[in-house]
Amino acid sequence: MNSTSHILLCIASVFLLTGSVACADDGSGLWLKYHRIADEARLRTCRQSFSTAVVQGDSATLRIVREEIKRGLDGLLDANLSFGEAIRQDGTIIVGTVQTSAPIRSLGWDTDLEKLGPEGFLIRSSQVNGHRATVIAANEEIGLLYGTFDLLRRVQTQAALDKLNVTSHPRIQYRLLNHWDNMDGSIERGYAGRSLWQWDALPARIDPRYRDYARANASLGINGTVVNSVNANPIILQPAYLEKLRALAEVFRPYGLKLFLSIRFSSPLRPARQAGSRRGGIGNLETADPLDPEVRQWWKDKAKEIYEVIPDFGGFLVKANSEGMPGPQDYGRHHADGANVLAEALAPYGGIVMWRAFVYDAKTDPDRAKRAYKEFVPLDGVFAPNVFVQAKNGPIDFQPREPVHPLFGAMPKTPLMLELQITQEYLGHSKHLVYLAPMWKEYLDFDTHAEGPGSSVAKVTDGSLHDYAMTGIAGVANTGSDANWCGHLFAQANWYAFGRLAWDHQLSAETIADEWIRMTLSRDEQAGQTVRLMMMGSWEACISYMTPLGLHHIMQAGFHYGPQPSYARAPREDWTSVYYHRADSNGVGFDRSSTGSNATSQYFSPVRERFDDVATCPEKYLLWFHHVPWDHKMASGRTLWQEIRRHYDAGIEYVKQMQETWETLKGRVDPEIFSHVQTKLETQLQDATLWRDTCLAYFQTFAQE
Ligand code: GCW
Repeated sequence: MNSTSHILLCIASVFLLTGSVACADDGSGLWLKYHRIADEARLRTCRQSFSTAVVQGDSATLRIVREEIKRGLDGLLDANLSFGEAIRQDGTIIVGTVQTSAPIRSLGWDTDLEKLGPEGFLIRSSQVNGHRATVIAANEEIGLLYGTFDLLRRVQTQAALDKLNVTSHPRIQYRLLNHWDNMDGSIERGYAGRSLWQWDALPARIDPRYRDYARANASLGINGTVVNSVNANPIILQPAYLEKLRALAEVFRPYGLKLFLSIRFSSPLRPARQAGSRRGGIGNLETADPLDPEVRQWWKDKAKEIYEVIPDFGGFLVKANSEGMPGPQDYGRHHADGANVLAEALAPYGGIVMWRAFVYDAKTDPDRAKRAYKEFVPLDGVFAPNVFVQAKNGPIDFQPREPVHPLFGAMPKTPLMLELQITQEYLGHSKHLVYLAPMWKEYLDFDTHAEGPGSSVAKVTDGSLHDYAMTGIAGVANTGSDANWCGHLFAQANWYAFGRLAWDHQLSAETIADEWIRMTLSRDEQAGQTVRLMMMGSWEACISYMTPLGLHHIMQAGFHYGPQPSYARAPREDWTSVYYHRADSNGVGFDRSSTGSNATSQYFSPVRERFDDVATCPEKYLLWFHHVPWDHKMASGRTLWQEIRRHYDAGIEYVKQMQETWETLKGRVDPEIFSHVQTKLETQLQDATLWRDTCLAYFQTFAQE
């Protein structure tokens, strides 16, 4: 298309869409597009409510607050908002902390503010100096930025704006993205291009995207980022890299985004002689034994060096003795020995350690699902106070569906950080539309019964169950250099949902979807409902066409994308599909009940008994916990084999429905987004069909009806 006809098409589509969405949207604006409000009546009311703003004080964060208010309201209201020093008219937005803003002080909200902590905020419709105003108040400037984004979200999502009385503060303290970005610019399990971090160009060149990234995170309340992969390259701790990291941290800081690093446990060692070895370091020591005084000193010196460069550095994330990464067990020490030496080095500066529980040493137990629990539960109470144990939501590895990780509830003395995966490693990469909030809610709402009924994973994570001194949640990022950040436009919804749930895990998946749709796709009520329905069932559909009824890890080896149920290879059998599905002529599934590996014993009663008995085990986990005969009667009355087939068919059916539904949105969403999603859905349908055909053909060789 030549540029003139492109422009004409754009004008035509803007016209058709009554100004609610712009044309040729490449998705780069995420949920912060601030398109003009189409409804004229609402536009008028909004213009009256927000005609001017008073933001007292000056700092990098306050400048961002001003900028965001201006950018947001100028776009949404098609206006030219002005800023003033005093409240002179109705429709003023007042933003300030008690310390810096006299009008805020005059309101006498001190007791309400005290309860909010450093990041919370109040938004209230109020009379100030005899004028109608909307007030954003907080204890710290970062709270003002969060409050600003909250108010703008309300305008974007067409929420009620009169009589505002919002009190908001995060339920979880550390809300982090974990990037699995390598130093060469590739991303492990990344499906949206290359890494955002341009190590070669840093620190001299600051890519504008660093700022956009920080802004997007701040809009959700994400307050930390681990910028490099847990399969960490030790060079990240070299002085030259610390300078690059300083530059990144400086961009992130005013957005409340703290910088963290993944470290390699063997960093104190001299560099490995063998290329590609995971054992070397950047130091000159002969050992990385955490109990060696020289090693302890090495980490202390390194921490000091880091904090000189990045005074608000967050801390270390560590993958140790897992998948070939070095760790304390190399020296006959345990995980807490390893974590504590780092914790000791970081403690004087307020830094933390996030020690991952993603370990599965075959020597620990023949059942991979049991290994982390067995290694970590005996160490409860042995970790230093500034150590989190960071556990994935399930005991194996981010499968489309797993039962909850049995560690949750089982470590009352050790703050557990919940690790979710935003990037869709096992869920169709950035090719499938799979909205993950319903999955995350399933985990958060899961009742572990650790302290009797009502012991949800959410309560473990937010610290209220065990009174943890610190609380955290992490999401493995799905961002990359693609224009739309996440590869699939709908994958943005997963980044969005992670951030929103990290702030408030009580939000529903539906509410979050609604917000995201209105901010990203369309504010049209009916279009919104249609898209929400598509999204809400998409996770369950993906499970159905990939791994229904508790099947797991039957993806292509290594790549984890398409199906490969036949994959078998000795001796690393816990990498293979046949290890997990155990199909034979008697049936299918992994017997983890008391007659098998007894993984069910790692859960609290009555969850344990419920999972253990084939009659009470929820069907969604059936083949995770039981080896079940092909002719087993399911709740539906069908046999297991029939039910498996029905699931694969239903999964495909759902994708077809998504396609049909999406077609109805033609002309009602941006044309570029429309065709982008349309193409992705075609791939998804082909893939779902391949999944069914491959898996059924394979299982058919065993199944007997
Ligand atoms: O999910 C698996 C991935 C690995 C990853 C590992 C981990 C970063 O397949 O790519 O490594 O988990 O979580 O450490």
